[in-house]
Amino acid sequence: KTQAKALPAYASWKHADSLIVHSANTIETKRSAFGSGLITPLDRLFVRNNVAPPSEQIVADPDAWVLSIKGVKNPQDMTVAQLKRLGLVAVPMVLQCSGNGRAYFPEKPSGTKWTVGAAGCVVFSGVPVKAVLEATGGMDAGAKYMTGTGGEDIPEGLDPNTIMVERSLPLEAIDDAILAWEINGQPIPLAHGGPLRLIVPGYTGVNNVKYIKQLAFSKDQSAASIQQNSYRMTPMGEKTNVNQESVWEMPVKSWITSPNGEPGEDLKAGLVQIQGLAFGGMSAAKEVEVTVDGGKNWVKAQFVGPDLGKYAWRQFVVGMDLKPGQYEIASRATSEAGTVQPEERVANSHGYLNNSWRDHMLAVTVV
Ligand code: MSS
Repeated sequence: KTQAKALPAYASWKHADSLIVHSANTIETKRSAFGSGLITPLDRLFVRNNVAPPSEQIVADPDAWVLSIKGVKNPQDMTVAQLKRLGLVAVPMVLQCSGNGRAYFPEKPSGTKWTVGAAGCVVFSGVPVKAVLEATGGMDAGAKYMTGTGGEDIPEGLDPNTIMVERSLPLEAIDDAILAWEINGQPIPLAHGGPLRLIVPGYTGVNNVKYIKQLAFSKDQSAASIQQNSYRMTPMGEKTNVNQESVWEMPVKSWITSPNGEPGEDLKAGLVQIQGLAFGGMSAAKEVEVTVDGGKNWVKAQFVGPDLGKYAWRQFVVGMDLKPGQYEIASRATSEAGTVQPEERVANSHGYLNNSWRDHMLAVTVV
């Protein structure tokens, strides 16, 4: 048995038993550790960094952090303290890595083998990007993208485009986007992008730029490699290029959290509460069905807990009387937009956006 990896220093405050440490920059929540309280506790929330995070010092005085705003009528630098005067909203939302579910791709794409745990439901608080635009005179004519730049230091001698975390988003994304300084009611810790983070509800993790130092409105997408040559739906066997669809919006998805199939879980015959999580991506989850026979029959699940809006997930439950035997348990969500979670994933060479219900199915033995 291999020894579990230790949490890295910047995330040492996390609850190790709830997490799978893939590497210092990739930490996943166990399927059994989401709980049934809707909001994911911070010490159980996944972490994904494309490059090592900046120094812990940047969160020592969050209000002093400076954001440079470009591509607007009155370009300027604003501190977090100044941003706090412009408005405040709180957004409950699913934060999910583009590659969550990659472990289930039969082609074994390179990248972290996330199962279900590169996701959480959290509440980010901050100022609407629209309020910031208003305060700076509005975006330049002809702008087509909003681009956020991460605050990592670029080692000298390197072409910044090769490692910089800079993501461009279509203008529709602005509507619900915020610049956030709080997560679950506390200042955003470094691990999750404090002192200031761009939050784009409904969009995959990578688009939510941590320790944002620049927000720009521009005609073109970022020249950074993370925008041009990665996070795109690259057909199998092809090279990634800018003509392929960028990984932006999240599709409808759900999975079972209990039973969880983890070692030591002993499922006794009788009444079992099958639980899980569901979200619609750009619209709310409207309905969830559960199967225990690999998709032959489906029953409607009940939602658990409050509806925190279209970007949050819903927890669901269905009670079933299970006799001893073998079961294949899966869930299938339908969004408010009417999209049904598909049986099959969309094949792509980097293993992004897996929402196949069959891939997320669990084989469970009841004794
Ligand atoms: N930002 C920055 N600045 N950097 C990095 O690295 N990453 C991404 C995002 N943002 C980054 C950023 C990713 S990729 C993700 S998922 C996210 O983030 C995560 O988050 P958390 O908080 O959980 O860690 Mo995939 O799509």
